[in-house]
Amino acid sequence: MSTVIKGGTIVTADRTYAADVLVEGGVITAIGPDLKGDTVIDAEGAYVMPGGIDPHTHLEMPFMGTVTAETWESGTFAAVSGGTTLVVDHIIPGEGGMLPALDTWLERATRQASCDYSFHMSVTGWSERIFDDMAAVVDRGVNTFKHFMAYKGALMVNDDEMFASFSRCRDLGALPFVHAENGDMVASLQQQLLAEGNRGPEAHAYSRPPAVEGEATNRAIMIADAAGVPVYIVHTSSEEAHEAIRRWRQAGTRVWGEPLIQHLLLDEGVYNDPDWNYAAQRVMSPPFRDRKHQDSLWAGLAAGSLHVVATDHCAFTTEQKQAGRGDFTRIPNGTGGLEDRMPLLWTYGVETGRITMNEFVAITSTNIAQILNIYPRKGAVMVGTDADLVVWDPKAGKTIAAATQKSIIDYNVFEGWKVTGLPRYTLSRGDVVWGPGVDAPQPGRGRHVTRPAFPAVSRALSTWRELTAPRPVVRSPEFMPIGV
Ligand code: DUC
Ligand code: ZN
Ligand code: ZN
Ligand code: ZN
Repeated sequence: MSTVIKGGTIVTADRTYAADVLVEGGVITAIGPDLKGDTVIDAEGAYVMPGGIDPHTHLEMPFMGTVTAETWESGTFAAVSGGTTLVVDHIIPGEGGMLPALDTWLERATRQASCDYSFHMSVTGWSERIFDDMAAVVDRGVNTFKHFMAYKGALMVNDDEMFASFSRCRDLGALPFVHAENGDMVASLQQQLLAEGNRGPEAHAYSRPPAVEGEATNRAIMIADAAGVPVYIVHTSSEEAHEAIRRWRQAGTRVWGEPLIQHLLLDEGVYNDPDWNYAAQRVMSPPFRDRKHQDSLWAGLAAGSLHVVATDHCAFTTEQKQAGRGDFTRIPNGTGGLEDRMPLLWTYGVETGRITMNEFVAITSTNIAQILNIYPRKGAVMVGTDADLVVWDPKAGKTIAAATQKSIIDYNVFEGWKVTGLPRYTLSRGDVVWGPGVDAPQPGRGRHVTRPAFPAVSRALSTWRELTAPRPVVRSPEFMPIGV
């Protein structure tokens, strides 16, 4: 069985050209004119692009006293209906540690996913067990470790823990990811606001001002540089954070920044809405910000100082948000965007001229595939690579509405937004997972994409220092917590 995608224009991160694409056994086997196959997919008037990669999701994840409502089944179906063919989800280890958590996440994804999936592992403290488990996790195909500088008393890591973990990442050929907000400052501001009687969702934004993010971003980059490892900053939302990334990149430091589609488009004004539910539905961290910050993020994507647009899809129902009635610090943090990221970025980025089509492919797919060490298997349209493709109809449009979304939550933070540019077909390893006549999830067809450790020769950043002064092999944790 072969499939040919016919009559389209291929758009990759670096080229735009007319050609057919032949797919056999889930892999692209030919690209060129007049190809023939058993099944024909019509791409006339459409663009054929690498399927989107959303490197930042939280599906069925225990968090803030509840569990995110989006399941692997609904979440991956939402993904493919919006042109995304790979989700990289965050694992948070429970009491049992990293390896049982990886098994739990794998089991859920294997059973339910319509598209391929991959994982980041969270480091939420420091111990000998974590030191050992990190190596086992890398052996199982997870080459990224997430660190939360916020959520004090829960997920937060301190500087000593972060430095130890970053150093471990360096030695394992793994890449640290960082949620960069100063958790001590957030906790202080929260207490201050509550004491002053500010208990509503609007106080959420006041408790996490841009300085909180700028300071932590700068600190994370400097700690990574001291440890000799590159670093990836998730949900970059402010000019202050972008400024830190920009400045360190200019100094030759290898750091990547990831704005979310929400932060590019949604304004902090939503937190002042008189409807408590409406405001609480939009509570996430970092909070939405004003136009100045949005413009900075768009500029960074165009200029190359920011690299990936993700969603941090962390979807709670309105009922779950109610936990924070009377105390904004208890509103579960998170918003959705998995199925709307690509249509929104196309409409408000490409159609407005803020980014080019090729940049669109780079920031929705190719850049992160390279950063995660899975390129060109993912993120490319190339002979020999996985046929994770989207046939993109630039003329198709819709109005975003909770009533018609694939996500199972009861609202959409982009309700009423109009988009032009939608997938006509989405293919996962050559199978149509979204398109005419394919309007249901295909649980169980997604596969785990393992990601190898980064080879020493491409471990960027302070490598030159290591070459002149080789480090001893570290056999024990470099830092052990004193007390608890
Ligand atoms: N921010 C959120 O809004 N949700 C999950 C975790 C995070 O950092
Ligand atoms: Zn985060
Ligand atoms: Zn997140
Ligand atoms: Zn989140």
